Amino acid sequence: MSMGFDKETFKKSVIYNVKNVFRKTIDEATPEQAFQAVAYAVKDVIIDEWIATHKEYEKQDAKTLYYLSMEFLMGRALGNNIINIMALPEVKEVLDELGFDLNAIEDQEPDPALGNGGLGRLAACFLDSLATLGYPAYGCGIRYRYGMFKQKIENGYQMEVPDDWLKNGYPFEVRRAEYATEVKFGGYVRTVWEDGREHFVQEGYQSVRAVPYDMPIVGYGNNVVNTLRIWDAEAINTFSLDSFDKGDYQKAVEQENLAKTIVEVLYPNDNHYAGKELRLKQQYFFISASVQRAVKKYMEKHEDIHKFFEKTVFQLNDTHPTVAVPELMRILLDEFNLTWDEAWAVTTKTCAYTNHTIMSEALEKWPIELFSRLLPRIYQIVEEINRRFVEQIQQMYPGNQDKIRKMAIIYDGQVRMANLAIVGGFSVNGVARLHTEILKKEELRDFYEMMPQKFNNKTNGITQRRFLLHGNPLLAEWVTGKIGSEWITNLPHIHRLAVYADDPKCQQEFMDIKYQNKVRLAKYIKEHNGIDVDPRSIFDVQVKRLHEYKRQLMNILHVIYLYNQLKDNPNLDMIPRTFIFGAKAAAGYKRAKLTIKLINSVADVINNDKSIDGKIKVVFIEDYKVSNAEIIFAAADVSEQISTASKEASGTGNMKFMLNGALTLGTMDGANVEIVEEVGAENAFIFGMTSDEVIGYENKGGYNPMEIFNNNYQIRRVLMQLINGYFAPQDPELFRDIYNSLLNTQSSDRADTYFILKDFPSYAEAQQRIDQAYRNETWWAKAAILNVACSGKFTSDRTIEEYVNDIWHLEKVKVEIEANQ
Ligand code: 73E
Repeated sequence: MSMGFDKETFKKSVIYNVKNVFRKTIDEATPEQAFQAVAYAVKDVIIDEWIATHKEYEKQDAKTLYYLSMEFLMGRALGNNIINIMALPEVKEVLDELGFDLNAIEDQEPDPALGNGGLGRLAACFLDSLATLGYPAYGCGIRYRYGMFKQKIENGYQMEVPDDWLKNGYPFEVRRAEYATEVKFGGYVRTVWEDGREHFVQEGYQSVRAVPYDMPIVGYGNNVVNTLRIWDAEAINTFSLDSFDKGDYQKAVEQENLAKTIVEVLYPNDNHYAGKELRLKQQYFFISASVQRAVKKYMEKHEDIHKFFEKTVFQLNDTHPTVAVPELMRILLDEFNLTWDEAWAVTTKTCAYTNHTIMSEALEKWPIELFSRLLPRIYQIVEEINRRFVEQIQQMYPGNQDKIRKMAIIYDGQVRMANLAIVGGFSVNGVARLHTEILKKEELRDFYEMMPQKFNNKTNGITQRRFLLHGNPLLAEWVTGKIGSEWITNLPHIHRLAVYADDPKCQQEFMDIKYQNKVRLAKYIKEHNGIDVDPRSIFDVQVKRLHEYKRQLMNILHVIYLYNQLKDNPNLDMIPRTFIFGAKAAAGYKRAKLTIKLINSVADVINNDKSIDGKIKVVFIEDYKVSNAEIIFAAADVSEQISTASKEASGTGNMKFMLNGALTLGTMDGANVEIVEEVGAENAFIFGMTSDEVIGYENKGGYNPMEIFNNNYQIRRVLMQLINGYFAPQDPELFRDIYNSLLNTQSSDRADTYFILKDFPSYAEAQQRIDQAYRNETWWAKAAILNVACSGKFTSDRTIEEYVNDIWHLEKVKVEIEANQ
């Protein structure tokens, strides 16, 4: 139990909060009010450790990591925090005594969804691991007024509903007005001579006040509480309406609007760059505030800014925070008067960059016009960084224009953020072994040749505290019963389960737990979708953002193909299957939204077809998010990880399924490669082209899907059903675009860009193997247990230790708390 936790104090605190905040007695409190009261009581326990942690960091003058990210997909905090202060049994008892159920109270919390998908969730897992391992770290991001939209499905179509997550107030955040700071946009730069050198002054700008809100990140059972600092924007000057100066008035209104719009909403694009001006404003806003604050904090304890990098490291979560490079340069040059070389030495020893994708549509390139208008001083600095870097290229590769064309930071009227991030930092890492190899060999080949020492791999990981201990309590307890609780902070220890994989009793216990988790999910589906699913069927799950490269389309086409077989032969011998989908599509991504409609239309036809005797069910889970993900992973038998090889940098859902004992049906892509390496190919279902084959075809300009269409009747039949009204009798043309995307070259893309038809036969064959394998319950249980047992590598604790050893060089800090203070 947590040292700072006392049951009676906690109980009083809950009752007091209900009274003080809501003017109610505890028996009158609504579930939402009870949630708030409990959350404040938990926060009260956390606060002491939070203060103690930061005192300890100060005392030890510890080097600090700033994890800079546009996204933190935190998910609910209450349950996680209770677990991490190690007070779960006591809190349950107290709530029981007060007549509340913890699960029901947890369900009242909105998911803070300040992220899109894997990239944002990775940041959240990293914060959990950093705190649990005791490393001094801040997450720095944006306090979006509206996070990831809520998804409603109406008539099979996705509708986006604003996510007003702050409407009742969020109990875990603390406003820190004392750390507010000014961020400037636009205007122009005036050069003045002073003390024999040039000085640069930004004038005629607009500005906003950045105000931080802190959220506690509770380490597991170690008294460490780190901070997620998210910045809100406020208008800088309250102006008087009777102002006679029209110019001032105009400007004041504009600044007020700027403050309002800047943090209004998270851009809902995953793996896609839209090039919007407001997005660049968001980036500079949170980066300038975070970097200014990091510098101020450093100067409170140190004299010499030249040694800033000894106490500070900035990790850039993709290119979105890359303006940190020129912003740090600006502060060092303009505010500390360092020379260029001095400032550059500090900056390039402070910044490190993680690449998360090779999808070309995700590459950030800002038009010079926009960039220089919005950030005039920053642009000057980027120009100088570029000038010097191009000089360096010319020295290394005399006369080689091609190298400049490929590597220059400013080229063709655009500022290329990846190039800036690579040049401005000391480390470039990919997020799985295959991904890093592709970066070195293909996408970033020239940079790798020029500066190989910067490149390194950090295979992603996930936190077992949320995705097993919290999300799957039955399995967590079973594991602990077998091998003890060490796995909670040392996941490789879970390999000790392997000896039970062959034990029939353990297999039975394991399958019973899986069954109960399937019942829990079936109940969720019944409540939220009104569909009955049979927990004895195979739960075959694909949950992730909707994107063509992730190939949800291949999955649903295969469902149609199976359905056709069943229609032809109603006695077809197959294990009943429930195909479960969950996915949000970016609001402007037409084809992705149409794919959601297709999945729902297919579901409608199949689920209502009595003739197939419930052998196939198709479920689209509305509003896939962290809180229901925990329930879904726990209940899965089959984990669909079917991206076109080379396209999914890592994937992290694949790891969450594995940890919960689902078998992977996947391509040799991203971290799937390493998953298969750990668990053995015989305990997974691997299919499809390799990344080398895919890249080979791409270099040849693709392949001809018409050959497959002409020669494979079953595939042709499925494709024809897309355009003959089979799933859309009211509008037979509805799915024409999807049909065209697979067969037609008239659009600007290659036909079947993601090799869906090419991989289809091999995918169908792998699905067939699953059907066969599931019949042997002993085999399946063994393979599932082995998946859990071999998941040790994929803890984010391991990933963080690797970042610390190779990039960040932080030291662990211990925090002692006296009992009942
Ligand atoms: O493969 C995943 C990876 O596991 C990758 O697609 C995702 O990052 C995960 C964590 O490393 C990702 N998201 C984005 N790029 N890669 C992205 C790009 C632009 C906007 C938002 C997200």
